Amino acid sequence: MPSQLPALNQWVDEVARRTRPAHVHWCDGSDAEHAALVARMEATGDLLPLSPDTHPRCHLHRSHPSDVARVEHLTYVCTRDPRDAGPNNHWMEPAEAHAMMDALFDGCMQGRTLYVIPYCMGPVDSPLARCGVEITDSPYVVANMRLMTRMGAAALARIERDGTFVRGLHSTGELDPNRRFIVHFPEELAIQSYGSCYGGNALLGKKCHALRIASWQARTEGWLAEHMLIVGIEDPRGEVTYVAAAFPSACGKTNLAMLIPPPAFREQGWKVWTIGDDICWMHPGPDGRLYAINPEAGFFGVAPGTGAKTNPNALAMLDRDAIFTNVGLTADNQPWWEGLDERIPAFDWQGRPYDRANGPAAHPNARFTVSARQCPSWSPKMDDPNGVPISAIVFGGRRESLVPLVMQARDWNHGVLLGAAMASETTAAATGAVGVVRRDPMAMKPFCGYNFGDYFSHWLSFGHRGLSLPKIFHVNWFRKGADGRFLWPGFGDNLRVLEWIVGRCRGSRGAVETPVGLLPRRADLDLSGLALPDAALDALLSVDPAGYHREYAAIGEYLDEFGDRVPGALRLEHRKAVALLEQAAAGSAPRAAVG
Ligand code: SAT
Ligand code: MN
Repeated sequence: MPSQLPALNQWVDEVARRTRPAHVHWCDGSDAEHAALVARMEATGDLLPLSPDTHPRCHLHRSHPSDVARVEHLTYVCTRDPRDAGPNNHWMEPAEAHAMMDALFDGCMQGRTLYVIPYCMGPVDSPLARCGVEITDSPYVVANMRLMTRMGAAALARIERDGTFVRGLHSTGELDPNRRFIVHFPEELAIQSYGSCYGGNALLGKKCHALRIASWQARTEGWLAEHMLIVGIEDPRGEVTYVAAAFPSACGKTNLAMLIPPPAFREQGWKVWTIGDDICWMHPGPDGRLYAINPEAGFFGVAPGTGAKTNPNALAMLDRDAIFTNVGLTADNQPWWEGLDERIPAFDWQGRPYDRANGPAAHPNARFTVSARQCPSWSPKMDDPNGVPISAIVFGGRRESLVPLVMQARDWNHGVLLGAAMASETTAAATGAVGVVRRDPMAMKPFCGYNFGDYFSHWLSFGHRGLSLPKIFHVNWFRKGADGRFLWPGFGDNLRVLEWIVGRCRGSRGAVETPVGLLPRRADLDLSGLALPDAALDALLSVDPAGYHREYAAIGEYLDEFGDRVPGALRLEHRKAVALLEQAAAGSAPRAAVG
């Protein structure tokens, strides 16, 4: 028997009986296994080798053109009681979903190899880590899972010790959008995905397990599974402050996670360490602080826009052992995307000779997959089984108007309201319209595996457990002026905002109270070396009470969708926020300096 765990062997047998593969292969994660897999994919054209001179052991994968992003409209959470999935999820009755998926999986792996991928989300020796097994018929998925997770023999040994694992079943199917479903059964700790090989739909350790299923597990076990990057910010004295930050997909999490400070800060000794760029699991530690691990081992980042100015660390990690999906290609076989440099590519992401008339060379959601260890700002703390203590939690959306550059929540409950009130303009990371503002609480709209009302209660519950909780902030890098241009330079200069956040955590930076939270005054931010017009800074650091009053009315209506599942304490916070805005509109709001 391939594993020491009868339940696992039995499940693999059951799946093989249904899907009828030509072969079954248990992945051990070895180099030899990887080499054989890559050779096979090169032979079938699944992977195209890139220039060995500039990009050794790198490959290009071209997806089916209809399979380039997450499909939220085809993603389901199947709980016995629909109210447990909540209005934030598409729901299907579990028995009906099983019947539908069983029919799709029937015989679907004929002539293919069934791969069994044991994986561990988090350091294999970490009590905070959790394991899963993904069965797939896609070698591309295996190669990506090898970069994104700790998979193979060590993960299997842990699964055998734990005796429990999340069951993920994936098949390429026909890549037909009409026969494509991503289905979760949180009560069974199971995921089934059919008809897509795109990252978030097919690498089941990522959004399906580490967010949708893990958020459910976290709620029952008393921790948090969040759509957040994790960074360590080292000050000139060598002290490192850890920050977790939630942004929707394709809003700059990878860039922020690998930030290189502006020159003046760098000279003083500031440095940013990367722990994670997408997912954060936080558990209360013995000292009452929240300790975070990055459950992943690699980065699945958006390629377009990644350049020498926006993310030099990413470029430095992408010149070897990486998989590029749906990027363009230069005449000398190098990967290329918009925002990389001024060269003109020879082929677009569909392999057609490049023609500007066909649109961008790289798909706007083209991705790279790479091991985190290749990142120059990689922190060895990424492998620390105890995780890192989080001092600040940051929420942020993509908002061209209204929302200031940065604000701090008055306390934990107010911070939960700021998170619940998040909204962001949609991006190419999911199919559907781009640029439409939608509510996206804690950047978890597509990823929370249960009712948002219960999720808000879970967040609030941390406030009465006697913990030393992180301070909560909200940022917006995407504010635009009347001319449609961004007001804030972003990227490395975002450290100026992080430095204020770190200062607030340590009690060394001032702020002013406003109806929506604590904002820095101009003098509270270190803007040295930054040429920013006064008018831009004024706009970035001001609050529009009338506009915010309308925003909070919309937030109230949004909360109403969750009916009696919305916790009273959140309603209370919302009423407080509205009252403060009304006082401000009447000219009687406090604007007291608090430090
Ligand atoms: O598609 S993924 O979920 O893997 C990436 C993202 O959308 O954040
Ligand atoms: Mn993400």
